[in-house]
Amino acid sequence: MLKKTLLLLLSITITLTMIACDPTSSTTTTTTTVSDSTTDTSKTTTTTTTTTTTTTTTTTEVVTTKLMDTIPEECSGITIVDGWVPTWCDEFQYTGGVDSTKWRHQNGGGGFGNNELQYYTDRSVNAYVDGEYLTITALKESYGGNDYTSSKIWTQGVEDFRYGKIEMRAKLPSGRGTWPAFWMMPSISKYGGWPKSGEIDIMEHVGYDPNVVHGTLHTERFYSTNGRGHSTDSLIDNGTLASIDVLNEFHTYGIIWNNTSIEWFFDGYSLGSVSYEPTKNQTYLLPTYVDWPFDQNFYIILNLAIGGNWGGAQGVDDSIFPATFVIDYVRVYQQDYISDDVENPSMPTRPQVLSIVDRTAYLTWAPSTDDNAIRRYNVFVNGNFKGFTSVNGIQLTALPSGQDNFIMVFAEDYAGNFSDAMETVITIG
Ligand SMILES: [Ca+2]
Ligand SMILES: [Ca+2]
Repeated sequence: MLKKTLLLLLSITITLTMIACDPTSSTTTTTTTVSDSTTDTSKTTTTTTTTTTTTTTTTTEVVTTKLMDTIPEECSGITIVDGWVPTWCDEFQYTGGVDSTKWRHQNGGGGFGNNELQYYTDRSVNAYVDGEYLTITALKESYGGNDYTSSKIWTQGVEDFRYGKIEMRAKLPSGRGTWPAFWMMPSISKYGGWPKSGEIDIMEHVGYDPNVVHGTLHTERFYSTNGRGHSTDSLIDNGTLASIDVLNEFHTYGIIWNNTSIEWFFDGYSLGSVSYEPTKNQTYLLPTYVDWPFDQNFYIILNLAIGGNWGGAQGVDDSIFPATFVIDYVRVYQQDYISDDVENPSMPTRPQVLSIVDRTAYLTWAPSTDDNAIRRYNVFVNGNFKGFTSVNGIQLTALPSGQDNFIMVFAEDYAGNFSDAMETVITIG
């Protein structure tokens, strides 16, 4: 009954995570002469060579922190399903303002470049935790030069995340002019200002279009004002979902994000996904971040806007206030892809040069597989390290001309295991 209006369907079964892997080794030698003893801690293997006249005992103790052992106290009551381990959460089981060890308030108004009408405050009338829920309340009142007040909280500067399952359980505000959102922005804008470094909209809802919930990615190639919005738009169609009421009932809204794709979920149902696909790259002359900047840390944002270019497109109904956005919890889960990893990734295959212009080439390949998960690919040109890429494609610039250039690509998993090298030649005339 969930209408799938999706750009791209991709089976996503893996999600990547990074946890501390701290192999340490101790070597005890009871001998007077040892000819050679080496310990490779990165692979937690030990090679010992002894002479015939000595006795050598070498032990290696591997200390690996399993993700299961790092669950924060406040998340310890969360059931682990399909290996999803809670690594950060706010269950809102306290009273007063939001937990300052997790959230910061945005304070201010002025429209946010988007003609929004609210002034965000950190007052309890706009955001209050009652022991079970966080309620963000929008009020009609003159404040700071704006006609409404509300709240926006974020984890920026406190905690950020890369890959995993990010989920909220909430009841959305109703009424024309409301615009609640659960979304993520990059902690450092590595690839430049918006939209170059990306934006992940997990859930947005505009009050004049009830029960139509939107999930959207913004990138340099696809963003809202260039006519090519990259979106899993209208994930829930109110015309076919008479039994689902997002305004008066709690539902969960989430994504599963890995190194090459983001998939949206509603009450655990997959709504579809958007992924990096090199053959969709329109010119092949641009770096991968233009299509996929989602290989960096992002922080979480929760807010209730009033009006704005989208939320206010049909005006604001002043009879709806106070309007409330009630959040039961926000959780981040990850899977443990370091512990118990025993196999090297498969070798990348099918190298394909999608374009060569001057000394720039765009190379792609078929993704590797692994017993746990691929973290990234390491790319070498003529024996020199060129860079990492989280996806199965890379723009290679400044290739030497008048020669064959020898390219090698190694897949790497989260435990630091490498595949064999995929080799190819790119000739620049
Ligand atoms: Ca709760
Ligand atoms: Ca592996």
